[in-house]
Amino acid sequence: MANWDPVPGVSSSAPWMTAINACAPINLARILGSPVTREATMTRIEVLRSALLGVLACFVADQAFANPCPPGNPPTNCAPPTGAILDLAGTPVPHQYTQYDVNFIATSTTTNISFAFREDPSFLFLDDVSVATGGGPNLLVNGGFESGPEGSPEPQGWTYLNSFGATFGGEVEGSDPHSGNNAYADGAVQAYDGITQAIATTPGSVYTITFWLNDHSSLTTFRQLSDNGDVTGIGGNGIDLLVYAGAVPTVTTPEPATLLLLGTGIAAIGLSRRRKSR
Ligand SMILES: [Ca+2]
Repeated sequence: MANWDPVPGVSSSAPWMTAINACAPINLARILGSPVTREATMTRIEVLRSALLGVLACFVADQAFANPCPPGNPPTNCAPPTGAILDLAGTPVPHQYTQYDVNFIATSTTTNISFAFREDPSFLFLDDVSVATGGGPNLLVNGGFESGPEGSPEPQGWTYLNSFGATFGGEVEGSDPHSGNNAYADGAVQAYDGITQAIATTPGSVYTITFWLNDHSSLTTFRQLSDNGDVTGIGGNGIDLLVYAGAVPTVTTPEPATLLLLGTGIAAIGLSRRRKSR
């Protein structure tokens, strides 16, 4: 899979779906089915007006949840999927390898460990990822990226995610490792890409995810979105890393007509972007 779609048999926990489902279909037959009198007609008009306002509100909410960034197009300042157990936004950007960790309690016999990355001007380097419980062994395959393959966006044992179609996405690099020869370098521009790996877990047990991270830009603070006015290219200042444990994180997909409109409007973006150096 090359997107944020959930793996088969694992339910999505995307909270925006719950919100959209609250906009249940309005039963027009019930509204229009009462006897015809002047009073009833006025009531019907009022109810219909409320219903239409409700539909409009749901449509607007749907658009808001859909994000201005349709997957598969040149992205423009896209937010990450929700549901992260760790979001570095608001914390200092490390310019030498720094260790991070986060715990989670398993709720299923299979847990997807996922990382989402964005780094507009340069690249984040991830290495020595581990998931363990009770002092046990690393449950991840190729957590240090030493199995490569070098140059591939999809490290052995992992699945690559990039439904936004972000450029300068991650790949296994034979440079600036924390240990060994390889690291995972990711410079996704104006949107998030990611990697995910499923591990077997025991519901109720506590697991610790640890990893090492280094950044090659001069940015000082992680932030989910670019707030310096550049929402199309590597001049943005969006930089973040998020960790997920559970279902593979997902993003919503707007209607094809919306995709077409947005795609037409931003088709030229990205072609003039300068090359990033690692
Ligand atoms: Ca390594």
